[in-house]
Formats: sequence, C-alpha cells, structure tokens
Amino acid sequence: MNKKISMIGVPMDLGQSRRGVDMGPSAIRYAGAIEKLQELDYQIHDLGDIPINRPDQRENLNNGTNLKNLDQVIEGNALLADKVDKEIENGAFPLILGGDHSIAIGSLAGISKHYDNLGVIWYDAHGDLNTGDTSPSGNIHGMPLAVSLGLGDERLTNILGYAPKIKPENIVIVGARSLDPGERELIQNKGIRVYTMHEVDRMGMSNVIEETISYLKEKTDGVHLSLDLDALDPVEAPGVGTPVLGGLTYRESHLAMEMLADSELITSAEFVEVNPILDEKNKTGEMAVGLMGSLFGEKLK
Ligand code: 6HN
Ligand code: MN
Ligand code: MN
Ligand code: MN
Repeated sequence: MNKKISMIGVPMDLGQSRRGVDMGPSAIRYAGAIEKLQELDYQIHDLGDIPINRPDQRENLNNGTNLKNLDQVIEGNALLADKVDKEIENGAFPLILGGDHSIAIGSLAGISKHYDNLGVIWYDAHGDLNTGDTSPSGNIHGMPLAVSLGLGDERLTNILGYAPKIKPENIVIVGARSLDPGERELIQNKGIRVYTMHEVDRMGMSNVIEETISYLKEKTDGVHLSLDLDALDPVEAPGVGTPVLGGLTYRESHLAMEMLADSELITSAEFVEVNPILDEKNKTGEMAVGLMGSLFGEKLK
C-alpha cells in the first residue's frame, strides 16, 4: 500500500435530511484515525476539512429539480474533486472522511481521472443508484453511484468536466438490503455485481470478498473503497442517518478489510455517513477507525 496518505474531511450534510453527519470527520479523527495510521507506519498528511457552505435554510428546492440542496452539493463536490485530483498527482493515497455519501461524487471525479478502469467497492446497505427520476426522497446521498455512471443531473455527472467516471462492470456492491425499484432496474440493466445480505449469509464474507477481488483484479487499474457505515448493522453501529436492520457485523467487516489489505488492490478510500448526534459515545466513529486499521494492514499477531 502507498505509504503516503492524504486525509481530507468533508463536513457535508446537505445530501440528506438529518443534521449531524457534517460532524463525521471530527468524530472519526477524534476516535484516533491519525494515530492509528501513524502506528501502522504511514506518513499521514491531514489536509483538514473542505469548506462546505451550510445554509440554515434546509432542503432548498429552488433549483428547478427535485434534488435537495443541489447547488451546495455541486459546490462542495467540485472543491473535493479538485483536492483529491491534486493529492493523487502528488503521489498520495486519498483517504476521505464524510460527511454524507453524496461526497463520493467528488471523490470519484477526482480519482477516476487518474485511471482508465477504476474499480469501486460500494460497501453499503443501499445501492445509491437513484436519479432525480427514481429517488423516493430527493436526497442526493442516494444518488452518487448513478451519478458516477453518468446518470442524472448533468451538473452532477459533469464535475471536473468529464463523464462517466466509472463503468458498471467495474462496480461491486456489498451489504445491500434496501434497494428502491429504480435501483433494482438499473442493477439488472447494467449488470452491476451486487452481494446483498442474502449472498453474504449464504456464501460468507470470506467468499464474497474473494470473489470481489478476483472479479476486479484483472480488469481494473485501481480500486476505490467507498465504505458507508450503514452497511453495518445499526444495533452495532447506531450512528448513521439511514439505518437498515439486518446488516453486516463489525467482525465480518474487519475480515473484509483484512482481505482487501492483503489483496493490495485498494488505491483510495472513503468512510462516510458517520453521524455522531445519533451515535452512542462515538461507537460508530470508533468502528470506522477500527476498520480503517484493518484496511491499512493492521494485524492481530
Ligand atoms: N446512503 N435509497 C434511499 C434514497 O433516499 O435514495 C436511501 C439512500 C441512502 C443513501 O445511505 O448513502
Ligand atoms: Mn451510501
Ligand atoms: Mn477514468
Ligand atoms: Mn447507505
């Protein structure tokens, strides 16, 4: 793994409807992210937080669409994309702390510029494959994977001036258990690989990740891990805004991260949707840091 990490916080909460996820980057840092990575011998450069404009008036729909807070989400993601682009250019591994999942739009825009065939592992209870037409909520955090495929509002799909950012055959979704009708249709039509909770239960996480690695290994030149903490079961990880029961355990998530570390496939990562207001004593933030440790090669013996 690249020993030089650039940490970028994105205190974005305008991609969804609950306050608090903007404090996610602080919660993850407070849980010891930097110390953990330093212990593992990484050279870590904390770039602080991207300035996000957070108006008091929420759910601003005065943008001619049903997408909530569209202008602010575009603005924040454009700044993030630029920053990520520059850090990769400088030879660093971008480690992005959310913030709601809409920030994956900017991450992927900045990252994919540097790869012909970027792979993406989307570790999430949700597919985040909605567009304005299929979204039940108008919340942009339910759309970043579709946006990165070039689907949806052009101002989002065109961040950094190119689209699409990723190809459907380079995506693997792990942990899904809440997919909207339009998302299911897209998964079918585009042939996106999805390991729902059903497959995780049947196959075990070990086989799921083994298959994921061999599926992505040959055809990609880099793999981004987008880890939404709501992939974990909310009984264990309560600090998320859109919890769905019946999720992945902390233990099996560790196993997944350990296997990804051993594969040496991951070239960038983000940890998103940690909401300390909804959390219990920063437990979910601590889990994010625990999983980060495993992803960056922490061993038990
Ligand atoms: N996330 N599918 C729902 C929606 O509103 O589009 C939930 C999305 C959740 C997004 O957790 O990142
Ligand atoms: Mn998500
Ligand atoms: Mn590319
Ligand atoms: Mn989710």
